[in-house]
Amino acid sequence: MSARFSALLLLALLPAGAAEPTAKKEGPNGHRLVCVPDGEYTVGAADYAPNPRRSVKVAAYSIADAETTNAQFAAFVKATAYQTDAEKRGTGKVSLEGMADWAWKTVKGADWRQPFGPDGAAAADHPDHPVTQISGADAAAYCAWVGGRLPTNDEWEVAARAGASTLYPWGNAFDSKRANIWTGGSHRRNTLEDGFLYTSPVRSFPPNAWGLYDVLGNVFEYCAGLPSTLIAREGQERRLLSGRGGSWWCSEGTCSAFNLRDIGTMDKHGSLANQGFRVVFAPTASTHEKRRSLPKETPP
Ligand SMILES: [Ca+2]
Repeated sequence: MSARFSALLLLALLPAGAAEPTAKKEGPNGHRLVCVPDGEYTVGAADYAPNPRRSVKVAAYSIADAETTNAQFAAFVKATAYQTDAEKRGTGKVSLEGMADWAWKTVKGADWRQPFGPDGAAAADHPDHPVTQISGADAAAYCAWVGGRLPTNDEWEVAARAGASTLYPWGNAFDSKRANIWTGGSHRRNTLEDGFLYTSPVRSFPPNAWGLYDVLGNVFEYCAGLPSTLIAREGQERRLLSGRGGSWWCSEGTCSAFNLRDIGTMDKHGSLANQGFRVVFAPTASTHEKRRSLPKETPP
C-alpha cells in the first residue's frame, strides 16, 4: 500500500467532526468560551423520532462553558435597567420540596432577584448560581447585550455531546454525582444525592470532554427555535422555544429530559425557577473585542 493511499484511507476513517475545541478564551462579562470548529457532527439518537440520529453541519462558534449566572445577569440589569417578563407580570412559577410531582404554583414577587418569591433566597446572595425566572425573551435580551445569541439546537447538542454518542456525556448509565437533578421517589422529598436541593453554583460538577459544565441538570437551557418534530399544532413555534438538558427539578418520574437526546418546550414569555440559558458567540469573540462595545458599567 502506497504512503499516499494509506494517508487517504486514514482520512476516510476519521469520524465526522473529528476537529476538537482548543483552549478556552475569555469572553465578555466573565463568560469563558469553548470554541467549536466548523464541521460535520452527529446529533440525535437512533430510532428516536423527536430527535433522530443524523449528521449536521455547523459553522464555527464559541459557547459559554457555563450557564449564565445571577452576577452576570445583574451586570446586564445594572447597565440597561432591563425588566424581565416576571417583573412586568409580578409573578413567577415556583416548585418546592413537599409539593406533588408536576405541581408548580404562581408566586407573587418571584422573579430573577427572588426566584422562589420574597420568602426565598435572594439571587444577590448566590452570585455564582445560574440565573432563573428568565423567559426566552429575557434570555435573548441578555444575549444581544453581551454580543451573543442563544444557541441553536444543533449547536447546543454538538457542544453538549463533545463527541459522545451516548445518552449522557459520560456514558449510558446515569450518575447522580455528575449532574444536579431531582433525586428521590417524588417531589415530596429530595434525597440530596447530588448535594443540592434547588440550583447549584455553576461548575460544581465535572465538565464534559470539551470543558462545558452543567450541560445536564441545574437549569433548563433555552435554545433558539423549535424543531419541526416537536411542533404538534400550527403556530406553536411562535409561542414556544426549545429547552435542553433538564434541570434541578427534573426527576426520573417527571421531566426525564436530563440527557443529550430529549428536547423540551418552553413558553417564550414563561418564567420558572428552573429555566436559564447559555450564550453563544461568534467564533472570534474575545474579551478585548467585545468589551469595547459594552457599556461602562460592565465589570472587568
Ligand atoms: Ca439535586
